[in-house]
Amino acid sequence: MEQNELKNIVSHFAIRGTVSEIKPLGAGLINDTLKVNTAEADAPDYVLQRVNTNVFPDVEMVMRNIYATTTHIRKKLEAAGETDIDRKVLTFMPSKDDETKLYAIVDGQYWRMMIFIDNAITKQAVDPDSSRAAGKAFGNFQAMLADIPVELGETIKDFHNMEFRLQQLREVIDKDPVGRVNEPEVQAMLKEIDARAEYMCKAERMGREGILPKRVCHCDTKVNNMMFDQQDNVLCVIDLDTVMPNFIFSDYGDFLRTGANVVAEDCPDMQAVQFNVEIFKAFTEGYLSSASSFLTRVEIENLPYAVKLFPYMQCVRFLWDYLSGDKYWKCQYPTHNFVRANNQLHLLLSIEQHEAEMEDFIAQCLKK
Ligand code: GN1
Ligand code: MG
Repeated sequence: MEQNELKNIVSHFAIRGTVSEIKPLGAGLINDTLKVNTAEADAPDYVLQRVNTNVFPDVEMVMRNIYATTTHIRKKLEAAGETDIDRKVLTFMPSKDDETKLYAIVDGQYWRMMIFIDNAITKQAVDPDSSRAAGKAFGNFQAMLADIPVELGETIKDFHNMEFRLQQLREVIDKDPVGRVNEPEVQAMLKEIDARAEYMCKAERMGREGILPKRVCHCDTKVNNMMFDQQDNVLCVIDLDTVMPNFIFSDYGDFLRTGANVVAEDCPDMQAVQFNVEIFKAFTEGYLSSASSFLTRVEIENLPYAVKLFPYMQCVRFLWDYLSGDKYWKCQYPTHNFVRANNQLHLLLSIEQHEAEMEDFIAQCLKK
């Protein structure tokens, strides 16, 4: 898009400063993200984002959730006497057209703006120390939101519901819209998926039995959705579109899916995909240090299950998109989604090798 079109979009928001330049930012696979620089030294820079309404059809609900979440966290940080709060929670800008709204509709597209957090780093990979810090931060995030006074909406229905994700896969297999179902590699993958399907739906069953609660979760705790400062301290959690009630496995499992994989989720060298159990241990210690006050024994005992669930679910989701004709995730080449799915399957196979070690570790944690 041209600078003046982008500047026109920005002009719909109540921000401080004069826009000097707008340029692409980050590598999100869903929304389009830009950095808005301002000319004045005392005005913040901003992030401008176009919300993908195919993925998030109810932007009003997304922004209501985000408003509730960020204002609640801000209050908690203030009460705890924290400083530098604008860097520890995202601040969304109101629209000039209607100041009660944190988004603007321009030519039918939904846009939003937030303050850019200066001097911060996002990571694609973590070491044990930063994953311990990340675990603590995600535990804190859940703890801070445990008493949020409003009920959050489900911004993507059945987002991490394994039964639903398998159902979606079965539907696309029946239709086979792009003729990929009978590829031998796809068939081999489907066998691995089927063999684990019942086990992986355990969370939904426990939910129905009433032994597993839903709590407010982030639901997209990929490594790169967390900001660190230059000294490696966690500043805040970003990408809040999927904040909604879910099983806590979502946040715990999705971080390890990305953080404990020694390669990127789309690395095509399947032999290189390995689960780093040291990252698992450090992250778990950090998470339990801030979350054990509200977690139940059932939740803690099932953490090793959560570690397996998320690569499995992501394998199913990437395969579903591959078989659907690549409509959900941006792809760089025709088999990109299949490679991603295969990578996640190999991660799961590697995790399964560490099953006993993970169970032992959790049992030790429970004794403490
Ligand atoms: C998407 O938005 P982003 O890139 O952080 C997806 C996650 C997947 C991830 C896989 C709303 O996350 O669920 O785990 O891609 N988000 C949505 O890379 O579907
Ligand atoms: Mg992201």
